[in-house]
Amino acid sequence: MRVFSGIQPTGAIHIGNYLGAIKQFIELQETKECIFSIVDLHAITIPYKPQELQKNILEAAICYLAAGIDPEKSIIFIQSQVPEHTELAWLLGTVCPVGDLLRMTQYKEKSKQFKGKVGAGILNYPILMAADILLYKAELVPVGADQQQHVELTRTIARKFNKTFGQTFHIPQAKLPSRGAKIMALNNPKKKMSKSQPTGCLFIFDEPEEIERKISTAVTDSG
Ligand code: ATP
Ligand code: LTN
Repeated sequence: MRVFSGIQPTGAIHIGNYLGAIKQFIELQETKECIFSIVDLHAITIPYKPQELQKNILEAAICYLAAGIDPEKSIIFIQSQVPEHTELAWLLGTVCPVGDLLRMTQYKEKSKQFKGKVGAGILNYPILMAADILLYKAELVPVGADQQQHVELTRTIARKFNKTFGQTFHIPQAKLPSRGAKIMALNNPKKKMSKSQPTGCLFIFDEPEEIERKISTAVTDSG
């Protein structure tokens, strides 16, 4: 069984990324054929500094390795170095209705967050993600809860393509962890922890004292 997943090099990796995604990667690589990508083309759909992006790509690779992804067992690569991702995204874009893209929660949230700086890339984002997955005929996609909707759309796109042009793609399935699929921000329990909002994040490379300080100032569960 083939597994594909990706992490955006948008900043340091936090405990949500670890529990939602990376921990699953480490377990799956023991028994499955795993491909993990540093999805830099997704990262540039929100405002970014080119020099920082290069640094973040290397940091994401360091995090993958440090967390236990073994390059002897898994393939790790940078998305933009494989041009077929964007080529397939173009083809898939011809079968994906705009209405489906406008309905995506991540699109709605990011376009609110980056109001005035929203390019078409943030709308088309799930099409590129579908291309990432379908290109490798991956069957399993380990992700956090926030990405489940995108995997659902990938399935819809694949089914439509197969129906229109004949059997081409495998229909993939999202895999969420039983616990930790949606870790909330430390400063806002209604929002998920997110790299692009670093104040609410517990980073995996934070020093123990920093982690202690952040947890002690986190919003307490009212229940
Ligand atoms: P950004 O803020 O730039 O969107 P992010 O923190 O959401 O970044 P991604 O690179 O988009 O991180 O996500 C990598 C993986 O981590 C995905 O599988 C995603 O579902 C998972 N993930 C992200 N945030 C959380 C969270 N708060 N809890 C659980 N899983 C998460
Ligand atoms: N959109 C994902 C990152 C991502 C991904 C993928 C995850 C891009 N391509 C393919 C799984 C499979 C996110 O975490 N924001």
